[in-house]
Amino acid sequence: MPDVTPAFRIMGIVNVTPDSFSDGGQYLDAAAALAHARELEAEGAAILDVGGESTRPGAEPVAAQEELRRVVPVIEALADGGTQAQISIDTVKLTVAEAAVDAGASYVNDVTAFRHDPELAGFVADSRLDCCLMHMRGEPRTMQDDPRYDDVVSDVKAFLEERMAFAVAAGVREERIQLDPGIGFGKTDAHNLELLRRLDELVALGRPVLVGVSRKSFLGRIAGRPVDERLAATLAANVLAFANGATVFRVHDVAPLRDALTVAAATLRAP
Ligand code: HH2
Repeated sequence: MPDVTPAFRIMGIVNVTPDSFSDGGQYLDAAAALAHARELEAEGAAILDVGGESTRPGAEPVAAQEELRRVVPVIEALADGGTQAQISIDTVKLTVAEAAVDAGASYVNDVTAFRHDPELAGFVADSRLDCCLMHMRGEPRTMQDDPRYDDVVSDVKAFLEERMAFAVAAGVREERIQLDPGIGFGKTDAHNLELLRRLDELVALGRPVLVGVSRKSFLGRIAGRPVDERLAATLAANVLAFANGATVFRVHDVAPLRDALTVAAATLRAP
C-alpha cells in the first residue's frame, strides 16, 4: 500500500485582531477576515487558525466577550460556507473555545497548553477535538524579559511531555495532540535557532510537531528585514523545520510555503 499520509499540513493564520504583530487591523472586520480565510484555503491551507487575541510580546489580554465578538462570526460563516479546511480556534479561554466549537471549529490551539484554563483539556477530550500544545515561558506580557534555560531543547521537551500527560489524564487521546516548541515565546534568537536545529528531539515524542515562525522578529534580526519583508526568511526556516521532522506549519503566506514544502518533500521523501 502506498503511503498516502500528506507529508505536511499548512495552518493558515486568520488574525481578527487590531494589534497582531504583522497584520494587526488588516482583517478586523468579519467580512475581510472571511475573504482572507477563503483565500488561504484556496492556496492550500489544510487548517485555518482563527484568533481574536494577539500573543505578541507585551500584548495586553482581551476580554472573552470581545474575543467572541471577533471570532465567532468568522468561524460560523466559514462553516456555513462548507469550508473543506479544518477550523482551529486560537484561544486560551474555555468560553471562547466552547462558542467556537459550537460555530464549527474542531481544533483548539492554546498557546498556554491548558495552563490558563485547565478545564479546557476536559472540553477538548469530551468534544473529541484536535489540539496543539505549545511551549511558552511565562506569559506574553513578560515572556521576553531575559529568558534562560539549562538546555532549551531538553527543557521544552520536558514541558511538552508533562503537558501531554496532563491532557491525556484529562481524557484527550494522544492521536489528537500536536506539539509546538513555541518559537518566539520566551526565547532568545539563539534559543529559537537551537530549537529549529534540534527539532528531531521533539519529533521523538511521537506526535506531529507544529512550528510557527512566520514573519517573526528573530527572522527579521537575522535577515535584516522589517516585518513585511520576511517571506524568504520564513520559507527558509520552515523548509529546515520540515527537514528536521516538523509536519504542521503555521503561516501567514500559504501559497509560497506550499510550493517550497512540495519541493522539499519531493526531494527528501523520494522513494
Ligand atoms: N504564534 C503566534 C500565535 N499563535 N500558535 C502556535 N501554536 N504556535 C505559534 O508559534 C504561534 C501561535 C504569534 O503569531 P501571530 O498570530 O502572527 O501574531 P499575534 O500573536 O500577534 O496575533
